[in-house]
This record gives sequence, structure tokens and C-alpha cells, in this order.
Amino acid sequence: MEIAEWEKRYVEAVSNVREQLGNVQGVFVAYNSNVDAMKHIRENEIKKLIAIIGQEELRERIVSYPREIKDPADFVARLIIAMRDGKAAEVPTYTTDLHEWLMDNLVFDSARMGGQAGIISNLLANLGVKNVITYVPWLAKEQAEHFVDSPNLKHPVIENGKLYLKHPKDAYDPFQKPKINWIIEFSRGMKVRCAGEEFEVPRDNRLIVSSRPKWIRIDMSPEMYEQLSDIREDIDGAILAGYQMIREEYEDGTTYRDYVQRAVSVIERLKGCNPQMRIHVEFTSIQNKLIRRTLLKDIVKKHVTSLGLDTVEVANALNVLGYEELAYSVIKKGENSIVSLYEGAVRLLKELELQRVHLHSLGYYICVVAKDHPLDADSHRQALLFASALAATQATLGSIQSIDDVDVGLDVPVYTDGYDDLIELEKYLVRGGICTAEDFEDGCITADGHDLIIVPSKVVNEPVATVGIGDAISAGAFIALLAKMPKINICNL
Ligand code: 8BR
Ligand code: GLC
Repeated sequence: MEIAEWEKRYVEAVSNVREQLGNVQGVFVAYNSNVDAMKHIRENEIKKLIAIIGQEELRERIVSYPREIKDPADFVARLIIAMRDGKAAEVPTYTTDLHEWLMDNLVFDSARMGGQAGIISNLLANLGVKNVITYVPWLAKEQAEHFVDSPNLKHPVIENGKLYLKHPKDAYDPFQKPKINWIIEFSRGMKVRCAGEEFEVPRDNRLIVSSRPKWIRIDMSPEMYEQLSDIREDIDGAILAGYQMIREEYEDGTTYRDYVQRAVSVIERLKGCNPQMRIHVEFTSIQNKLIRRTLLKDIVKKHVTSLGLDTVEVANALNVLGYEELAYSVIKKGENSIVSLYEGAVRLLKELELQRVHLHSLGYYICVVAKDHPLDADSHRQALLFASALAATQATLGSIQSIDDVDVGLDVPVYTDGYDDLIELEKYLVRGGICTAEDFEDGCITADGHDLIIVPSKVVNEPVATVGIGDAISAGAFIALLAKMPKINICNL
């Protein structure tokens, strides 16, 4: 199929999904909202940071590849690595010292809503979804102010032992401190000279320094947990993220096992008598491999229906599930990377017993769907196209204020490099007798029990920022699917 044909499919898909969004009764979104301190770094600023740390020190730190930021040298080393590879990364820090150092040495450009759950909640509220029930375990006043002021956005609160839904600005804890992450965005083409190496940044992307104060818990009070079933009527599904914040051990003697158990109980409570309730988990960069594996095996497997992730995250997930070779070929650049990504997505679908795996890359999205999913390939494709138009809108404008903004993204052309990658995958599948060229364009139904839907995406030449685009993609596709889902109330059968 020619690019022009894809453009037509885009217009059709966006118009359909727009009409159907009103079918969604509501969505529960938890857990991670934070404030993002955004900084778009320039060449002279990176030069200054390198000079402060010193070339020798940096050379060693880059080789040691810090998985936690303990001091400024760790930070600059991870920034150089992210810029050199053009890859997104998120690295935790457990003290506030780095925040102070960054305030003194870099200073942010703006503060905005951050965290996957926070970004997704605001997006869905702005798109006009009827009930967006957001839940943040650490809802501080400063955090509440970053939620859009819209009546369809609500947060659960317990008052006199009863659960009420109120706007976050009427639900915050006045004694809670905000969680502030630093987002260092960098642009393609920037030139960096460091530790004897000279390189040009290959892609717009960012490094996230994720602050993890001691009080961070992926949890909810027993009263709220007990009454969570009250919101079941208001929602068709849930989007969950933030599990990367779970720690192996806590000072009070609890461990990750306690929090994993509670996370699973919340999912079960949301599902109640409806095992068909759609539960999407948005994956992210998780440095701790034990937590990464536990999230996949003990929370996602069996309890979740849908998983969203980017290419680096696919490799990270495969790696802890024992598919090191496939993980390696996913991150290794080159023309086989789309084939490995497809194979990786299939592995994740099977291994984690999911209904749907949606991976997004710069230029195309791949979705593999289990055969028993209630929607057909055309619906899945429309959901991906809608998601891509949202992503292009967000990349152009920085944020999406209403569903009408999606026309901005629709005007962005399909990315030809992504289209070319798609052709590579098509050749591979046709050659291997996995599907015909025609099937490939319409949604390829493979013999071993899954459907494959792949679309070329729209890519903005000079994005305002890249942080949060992945969240818009995954949430956009998930909400489009909820809008298309047949409404059967299993609890009343
Ligand atoms: P994560 O936030 O999960 O890493 O996802 C980022 C996604 O944003 C990528 O997978 C890619 O599809 C999308 N993206 C990026 Br990065 N730059 C973009 C751009 N300029 N235009 C549209 N999408 C973009
Ligand atoms: C992660 C980061 C957060 C950022 C978000 C964007 O959740 O912790 O700071 O806003 O990713 O996807």
C-alpha cells in the first residue's frame, strides 16, 4: 500500500474514533504523577557540565554505567550516554542533593505535569473522556495544581469512612511533599566532545532523573482499597503505571513482595466480577532487574490484558525474561531490528499471557493481539492510527488541550523511514510464509495464534519535547479500543 493510502486510512480512523469516544464510560488511572522540571539542554551547557566534573572522572563513570544517580558525575555520565546513543533513559536518585546541584548548575525552563499516570489522566480528561478517575498515592498541593481543571477528572478521597470522587485540587494532602523529576531534553545534531570521544546526537530524546524520596509507596489506604469497588460502575478499564517505584526493601521491614501483592489485589478489586475488564500497564525504563522481572511475572502476567512499551523497553523486558539474544538484536541498530521487535512483541504476548502488546518506535507501531480478543484487526489498526495522530499533535504543540487539536497531528505526514521499515517486515513475513502481502496491510492473522497490526507513524520534524509522547500513544490506542469494545455487563448476566 502506498503512503497516500495510509494517509487516507489515517483520516478515516481519526474521524471514527472521535465519534466513538463518547462510548467510554470511564477509566481509572494510577499511580505515578509527579512534577517534571523540564530543561532543554544546549551545547554550551553540556560543555559547562563536562568541565565541572572533569574529563577523566567522566570517562570512568561512563564505563561504570551508573544505574542509580548518587552524585553529579553519575548524572553527567548517564546524560552523555543517552545523548551519544540518542536513547531515552530514566535513572533514579534517592537523595535531594542532585536536585540542589541541578538548581545551582542548570536551572529548569518550565515545570509541568509528569509521570505516566499524571500525563495520561490530563490527556484523557482533555480528550473529553467522561470519567477519568486518577489516583496518586502522594497527592501534594503542588501536584494537584498540575491537573487540568476539568469536572470529568476526579480523585478518590475517604471522608467519614466513605469514598467520594473530587477534583485533585479538592483532594490533596496538605502535609504531602511533591515528587519532582528532572527531564533533560536534547536535540538531534548537537555536537559533544567528552572523554576523548566526539559525537553528534543521533535523535531528539531525553534523560529523566527520577526522584525517589523515602515516602514513595505504590499503595492505597485499606479504606480506599475496601471501597474501590464503588467506582467499578464508572469505568470500562484501567491504565496502571509507576510500578518502577517499588523498592526491594523498605526501612519498616516490608519488601517488594508486600507491594506486589497489594498491586495485584487492587487489580483484582477493579475487575471484581468482571474478568473482562481491560487493564493496560504502561511499561517504562526500570533499572533494577529484580523489580523489572517481578513486575512482568507477578503483576503483568495473568492479571493484566494489555502492555505498552517503547523499543528500549522491549529489549529490557526480553532481557529479564531470559531472551537475551533477542533483546540484543532489538537494541542493535540495523535493518533486522523491526523483525526482532516483532518477534520480541510475540514473545511478550505469549510469555506474559496477554491479550495485546503495543510497541511504539520512531516511525511505526506494532501491535500483536491474541486471537480471542473481541475486536477485529481493523479496529486495532484504527486505534493505532488515532494514537499516532495524537503523538504527532503532542510533538508539535507540546500538549493536547482538546480532541480538536488532533487535526494538527493529522496534518503531519507519514514518516517515510518508518514506512520503509514496514516494507522490510512485510518482506520477511511473506518470505517466511507467515502471511501474504495483502494480509500484512489488512492485519495479518498468523498460524500460531495471534494477529499482527502494524502502521507507519507520523513523525514531527522538530518536536517541542519528546517526554510523554509514549504515554499519549499507549493511552490513545487503549481508549480508542475501549470506545469500540462491545458493552456487556458480565456482572449482570
Ligand atoms: P517513550 O516516551 O515511551 O519513550 O515513547 C516515545 C515515543 O515517542 C517513541 O516511541 C516515538 O514513537 C515517539 N516520538 C518521538 Br521519541 N519523537 C517523535 C516525533 N518527533 N514525532 C512523533 N513521535 C515521536
Ligand atoms: C516517567 C517519568 C516522568 C515522565 C514520564 C513520561 O514516568 O518518571 O518524569 O514525565 O515518564 O513518560
